[in-house]
Amino acid sequence: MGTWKKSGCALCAQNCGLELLIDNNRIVKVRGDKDNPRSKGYICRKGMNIANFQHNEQRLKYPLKKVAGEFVQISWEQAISEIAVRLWEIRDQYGPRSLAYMGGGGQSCHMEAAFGVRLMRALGSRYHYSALSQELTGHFWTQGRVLGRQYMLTVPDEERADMLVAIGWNGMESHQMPRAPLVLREFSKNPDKLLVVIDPRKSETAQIADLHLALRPGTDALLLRAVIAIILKEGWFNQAYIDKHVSGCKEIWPQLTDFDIEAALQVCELEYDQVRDFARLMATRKVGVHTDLGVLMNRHTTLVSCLVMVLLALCGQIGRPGTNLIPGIFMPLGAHSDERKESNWKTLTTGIPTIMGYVPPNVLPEEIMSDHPERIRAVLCTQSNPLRSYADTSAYEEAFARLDLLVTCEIAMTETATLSHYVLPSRSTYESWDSTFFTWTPDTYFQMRRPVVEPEGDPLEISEIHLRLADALGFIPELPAALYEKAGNRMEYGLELMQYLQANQTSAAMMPFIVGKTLGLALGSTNLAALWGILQALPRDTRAHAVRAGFKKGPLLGEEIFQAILDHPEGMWIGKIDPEDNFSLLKTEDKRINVLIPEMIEWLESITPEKEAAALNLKEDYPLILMAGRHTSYNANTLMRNPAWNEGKRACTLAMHPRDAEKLGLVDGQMAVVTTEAGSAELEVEITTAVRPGMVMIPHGFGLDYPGNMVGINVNYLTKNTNREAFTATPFHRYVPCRVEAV
Ligand SMILES: Nc1nc2c(c(=O)[nH]1)N[C@H]1C(S)=C(S)[C@@H](COP(=O)(O)OP(=O)(O)OC[C@H]3O[C@@H](n4cnc5c(=O)[nH]c(N)nc54)[C@H](O)[C@@H]3O)O[C@H]1N2
Ligand SMILES: Nc1nc2c(c(=O)[nH]1)N[C@H]1C(S)=C(S)[C@@H](COP(=O)(O)OP(=O)(O)OC[C@H]3O[C@@H](n4cnc5c(=O)[nH]c(N)nc54)[C@H](O)[C@@H]3O)O[C@H]1N2
Ligand code: SF4
Ligand SMILES: [Mo]
Repeated sequence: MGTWKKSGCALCAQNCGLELLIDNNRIVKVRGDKDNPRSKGYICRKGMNIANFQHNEQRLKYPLKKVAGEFVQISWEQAISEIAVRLWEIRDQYGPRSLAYMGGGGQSCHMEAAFGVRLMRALGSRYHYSALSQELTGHFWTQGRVLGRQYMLTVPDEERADMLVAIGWNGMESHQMPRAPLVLREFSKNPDKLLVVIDPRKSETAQIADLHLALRPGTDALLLRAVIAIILKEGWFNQAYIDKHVSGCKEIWPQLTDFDIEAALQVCELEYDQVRDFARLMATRKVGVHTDLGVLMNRHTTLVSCLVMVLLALCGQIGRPGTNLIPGIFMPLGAHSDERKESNWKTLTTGIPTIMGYVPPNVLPEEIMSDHPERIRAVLCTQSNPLRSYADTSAYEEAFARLDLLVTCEIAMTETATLSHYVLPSRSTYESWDSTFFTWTPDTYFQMRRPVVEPEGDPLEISEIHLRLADALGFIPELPAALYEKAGNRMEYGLELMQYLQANQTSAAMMPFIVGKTLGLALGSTNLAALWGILQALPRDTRAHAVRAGFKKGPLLGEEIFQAILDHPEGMWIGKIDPEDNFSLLKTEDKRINVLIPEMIEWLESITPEKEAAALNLKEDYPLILMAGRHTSYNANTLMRNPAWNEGKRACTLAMHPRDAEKLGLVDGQMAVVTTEAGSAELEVEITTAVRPGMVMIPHGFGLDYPGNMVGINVNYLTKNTNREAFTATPFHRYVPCRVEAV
């Protein structure tokens, strides 16, 4: 019984192709979609359990307003008009900087971002807080300096590489690359390939590595400096490549060579010979490198990203087949934002620049609690659960209670929604047309997921909610009747739209809204209309990649891709890069890889063995390092609300090495209390050699408040928002000093 429908997984950035058996409007069975050209049938246990995401007791059906501490159901008209009035009042009284948009990304629904950003812009605010700016900011910034644009993240060309290096990445559990466990196992098993893992502990990925550099937590900057210094000392750098493709090498050379390698490696607790072997491989193999939260959410995050790029540039490991390629980009994940420009908005109280179009959630509580006259007073939160996702939940609770307006746009009554003035129900991934623009492969893959179940109640696509708000605020111009009339025929509609825009050039800024309001009506989806709009204005490189993927060059290219996307519910490659001509995608002025970053030179001054040894000295009352937020097979950020999928599993534990447990007199299964500068929490001890002595781990994504159940502990009660990098405010979730005691 039921019908199999093609879809995709909403639980991580791989968005694996799924086939869903729908019976009686419910997902009753799941299998990997073999027709999906990227995931090729691969699926993990989270995807298998997707029904627990879609169907849960907390799904929202109607707009809600908090009245005297209780939520009451209201109409969409009332919700939209009241929120519009409040936004306008707050803006008028306190200025546009008092407004912030939070979200817009997530793991499966990116179409709303174009609307949310423009809505805020129309109100005068550029504050966009995003999950991406609590993990990838330093990385984005580095790519901006080295490659020319912050959204140009290189990705390993794993198909052609003969060595894969995982730095702070546990792909066996977290993926972050299509079919990651299969790819990692292939590198591990194939005698012609090598898997290298840089991770303090025997992670699931380190367990299958050919070479595991088990460094002391938080010492990646020292290690990378040492590797670079070895390569320079031994003369292993690729001079021909540098001459042709790299600029700024000579200038940074002296700082990089003047370094005590042996002393540094002692601090890292690594053997010289092993690191030298690694350096040799970096210089001689075709190497793909993937860095992740182990370094991105750790000490010196931005500097580490810089050093990785320097290492790759010295060894010729960027832009050549089998190395790290600049991917094709359909829609950038954010906007290149140069913080050196006057126009760059910095957060008012904490002074953090906008990078990639985003400011970091880690500082939002301070921006709300500040006494600045233009402090943040209203937050529009979509697809995000800051109460569980971002550092320092206590700070968030206090700050959100102070807001004049908190609007949460959600599929479920989350911990954040509970605190809101208005809660707006949105359609889930499985009830709407939507997609993501992740660029985690060199070629461009795209799948427009379509509704596979009927929504209950009256939820809307998030874009549609933005659209109605923009309309109520008077931001969408009066549109000619012809745009509505011709919407049934996309050719005629396109011509009409072109004429309209020529005559009304200032309206171009509101393009998604205009297309959404007119074409969206005919297509039955604001998101689908927005996709069509994006395809009509593709940048040159993207068009060239589409032609390489087999689409016909010419004015109808966008329409052809749109139709193909509709015809391929399983997803498809819409762009192919030329790996032999990857350097042509560089956006630096001299079209070379630029490794001269003045800030990096300055930061390097503190990366000496002596200074780092002193900085790494733990205080007596916090002698252990907590890895606050391990990503395991039992969590999918905070996305799974029905806890049934983990029944019988030991999902949220405090993992600790037997040696530490023995010292503390703890046994497996016993309750312990973990204390950090932010607070304390009690949870069950799990003794395992998968964690390094001196380190303990708690997964992120728990502390789920589900009817009749509090599932696990919210690790962000243990993370202080000031434990962060000064430049980007990225939290050091992989380096939280703590102590553990028996209860
Ligand atoms: N199962 C599952 N998968 C997920 C998610 C999920 O919630 N659950 N979430 C998704 C998201 S949004 C993200 S961003 C990714 C995150 O994916 P990952 O970054 O792979 O996840 P982590 O578990 O943080 O693994 C990072 C690794 O860094 C190591 N590490 C800790 N400290 C250090 C250090 O000082 N130096 C180095 N070199 N390594 C260190 C840890 O031991 C760990 O093995 O996962 C995605 N995939
Ligand atoms: N301490 C600690 N904290 C962490 C981490 C860590 O390692 N340690 N990891 C961090 C990382 S890497 C990330 S990416 C963030 C993720 O942080 P978030 O982006 O906040 O988290 P998610 O759990 O992915 O999704 C948030 C909400 O989106 C809602 N949602 C899902 N689909 C839809 C939809 O279609 N429409 C609407 N309106 N809502 C939808 C879900 O119901 C969920 O409540 O968490 C971070 N938090
Ligand atoms: S959680 Fe990620 S890896 Fe697992 S099935 Fe979903 S998209 Fe694929
Ligand atoms: Mo993430």
